[in-house]
Amino acid sequence: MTEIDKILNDMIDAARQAGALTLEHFKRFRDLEIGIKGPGDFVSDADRDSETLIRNHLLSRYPGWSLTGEEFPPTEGENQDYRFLVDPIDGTTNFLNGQHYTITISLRHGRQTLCGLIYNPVSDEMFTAIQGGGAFLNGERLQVSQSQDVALMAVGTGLPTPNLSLHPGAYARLDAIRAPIGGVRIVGSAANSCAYVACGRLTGYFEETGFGDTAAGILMVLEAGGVVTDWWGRGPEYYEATGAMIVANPATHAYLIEQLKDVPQKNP
Ligand code: LIP
Repeated sequence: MTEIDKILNDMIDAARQAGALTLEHFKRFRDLEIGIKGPGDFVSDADRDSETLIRNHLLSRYPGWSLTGEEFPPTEGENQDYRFLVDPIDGTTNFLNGQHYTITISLRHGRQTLCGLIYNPVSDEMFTAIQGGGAFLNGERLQVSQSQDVALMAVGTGLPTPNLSLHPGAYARLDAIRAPIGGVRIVGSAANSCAYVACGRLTGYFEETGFGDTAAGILMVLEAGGVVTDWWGRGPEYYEATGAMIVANPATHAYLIEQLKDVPQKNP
C-alpha cells in the first residue's frame, strides 16, 4: 500500500464516520435547528459536528498539516504544503430538506490535488480518486460517458447562493443551453454533480461555486477521462480562483464552452 493509499483510507474512515453521524440528523430533518449564514446559505449542528469529527480524525493522524473546512476558520499547521479541503455537508439545502447530500474531502499538495473522495451517506456510495491512479465508485473503476450525441446530453448545474458573485446573465442562458439537449438537472450538491459526471450519470456540469466543494470532483472527472476548464476554456489557475467551472465528457465540454464563451470573462 502506498502512502497516498493509506492517507485516502484515513480520509475514507473519516467520511464514513461523518456519514453515520450526519445520517442521524438527516433522519429528523424536519426538527433541525437551522442557522442562516446569508440568503439561501444555511448551517446546522450536523455541518459543524461533521466537520469537527473529520478535523479531529485527520489532524490527529497528520499533526502539523493544514485543513480548510467550510464551517470553522482554517487550521494552519507547521506544514503548509499538505492541506485537507473539507466540505462536511455539500448540499446543505438538500440535507435540510431530506434530500441526497455528500461529504467531500481532498488532499492538496501545493497546487496539486493528490487524492479525494465524495461520499453519499444516503446511497452509501463512496467515490474516490488518486492523481494518476484512476477514479472509482465503491471500488469499481469509473469512466465518463462516451456519448457525443447532443440530443442525449444530460447537463448538471446549480444556482449558487446570492452571496457568490455571479456572472451577470450567465444563468439566463439556461433556456438556450437546454433547448437541443436531453435535459438540465440540479443535483443540489456540487461534489455529487462532479461524481455523477465521472460515472456517466451526467455528461457534464457547470456552475460557479467554491473550489473546496469541487476539488475532489475535479480530480475524479479528470481521472475518469473528462475535461475540466473554466467557462472560457482556461486552466486551473482560473477555475480554482473564480469557481466558474465546466466538468464534462469531451463532447459536452465543447458544447458548454460554445454556450458560455460570450459571458463576460471573470479573472482571479
Ligand atoms: C453548495 C452546493 C450546491 C451549489 C452551491 C454550493 P454547500 O454547497 O452543494 O449544489 O449549488 O453553489 O456549492 O453550501 O451546500 O456546501
